[in-house]
Amino acid sequence: MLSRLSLSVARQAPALARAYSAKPATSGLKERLREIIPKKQEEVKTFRKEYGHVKIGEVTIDQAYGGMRGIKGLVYETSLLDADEGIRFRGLSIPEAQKVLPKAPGGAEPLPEGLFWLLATGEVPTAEQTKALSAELASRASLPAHVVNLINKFPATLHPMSQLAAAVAALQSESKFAKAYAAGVNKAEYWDTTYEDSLDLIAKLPIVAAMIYRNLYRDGSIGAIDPNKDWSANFVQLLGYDNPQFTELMRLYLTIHTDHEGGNVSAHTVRLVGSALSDPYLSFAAGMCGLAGPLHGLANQEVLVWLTKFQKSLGGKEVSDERLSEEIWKTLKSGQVVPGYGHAVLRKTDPRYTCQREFALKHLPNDPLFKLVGQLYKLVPDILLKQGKAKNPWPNVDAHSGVLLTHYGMTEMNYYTVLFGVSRALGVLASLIWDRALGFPLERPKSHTTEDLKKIVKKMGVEPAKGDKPVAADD
Ligand code: AMX
Repeated sequence: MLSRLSLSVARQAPALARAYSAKPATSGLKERLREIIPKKQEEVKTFRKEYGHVKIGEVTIDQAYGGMRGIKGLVYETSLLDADEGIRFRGLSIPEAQKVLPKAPGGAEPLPEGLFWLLATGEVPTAEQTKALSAELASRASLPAHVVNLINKFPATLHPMSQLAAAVAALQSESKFAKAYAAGVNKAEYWDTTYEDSLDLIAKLPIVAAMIYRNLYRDGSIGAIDPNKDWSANFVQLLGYDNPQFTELMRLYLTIHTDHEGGNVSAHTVRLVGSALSDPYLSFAAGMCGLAGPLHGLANQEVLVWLTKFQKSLGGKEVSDERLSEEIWKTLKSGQVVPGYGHAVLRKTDPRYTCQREFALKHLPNDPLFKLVGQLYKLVPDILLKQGKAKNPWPNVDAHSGVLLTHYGMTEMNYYTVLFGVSRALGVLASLIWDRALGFPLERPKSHTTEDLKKIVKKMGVEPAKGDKPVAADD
């Protein structure tokens, strides 16, 4: 079966390459960055000179053991997360971004490539700039034949996220950064080829992701990029969907999953690996391996697995609050987490959850699975509070996304994290361009052994805390 499918796409490889090999269109984004970067470099240089000595926090032993929660040790320019309010993209909340970012003609949701422009420059692009960026991405979308062949050879048993990470790592053959570095480029110019690789990679991701989808769940055939369509519309078309409402959902989905400041596993991995001057392909592939973890991006798959298993056991009937509460407790008592709830930083409902809920209320208010998700929203926070462990009992982005995808016929839940990954590229790569522009060095925090920490405590003469519970890290 797979070999037939593989053949069907492999035959298209030359066509894929031909269709997109025209001279890349230019959007003006790089030129704008070339104007902005020297000013920001100067601003950071002066700021560090004047205030570099100022302490912005201290680290407790609990924080060192506890996943470094709350430690202030990163600078990340593209977005900032507030524990109560949620994410702001270059200062804009999700509702604000939804309002001001350019839309497709007749559309109501923002175009994610417009958000990329905002993340990269700090400026809301015009409709023309966004359209030009859509065209620039379309012109950079071609895949080398060896990557097409590689994707087609993946066994159907290989998880889509592993396929994505492996395909992106293989795209490294195209890296302009790696070539420039090998040729001895001046470090002041690193950001230029990081930009080139980032744009190329963002352009190619919809085809890579759609090939994985079509190979695993459809007949392996794939359409062609339309240079007149936006990034999301092209992706939806490559996936094989033609419902305009689904395209709108994807525009929203690919916008809200882009960026969540710098400390989350995927963003931080891209930063860390990139700090070794690994090129953007390798850095992003590493980030995708992190996103594939169930406590991070894979939670969107876990939520749907959990929900549909439960819904099936009900035989499609509605469930009482009592029965649903029992199920939630059962999950907790068996030592598992309720997927889609809790967060390492957020302490309120994730606005990425809220905007998806609003989309559902507008477009699919009577969907049975959506009703179940709404019922969970009513019950889970109180139960988590009663259990008394989770610092944040509220839903995160992943509690909602799968329900929307299922409604439009994308029921292959193992695939959901790939969509998250395609979107995340916009945030982490915009940030990586800035890492190179600002000359961020190799990341290398100091680690300690327990023995060493005991020596430090002894030397400081600190008395042990009274009571059974260690003091929690403040995040
Ligand atoms: N269900 C059950 N228990 C939970 C929980 C949940 N949803 N969220 C947190 N807890 C538990 C933790 O497992 C931990 O238990 P322990 O003391 O036995 O180890 C305790 O509560 C304290 O954890 P915390 O400080 O509140 O959370 P954290 O910062 O350590 O972890 C997160 C954050 C997201 C990993 C956690 O809330 C979780 O596992 N949630 C479910 C998985 C999920 O939805 N992940 C997606 C997050 C968003 C994303 O990255 N895409």
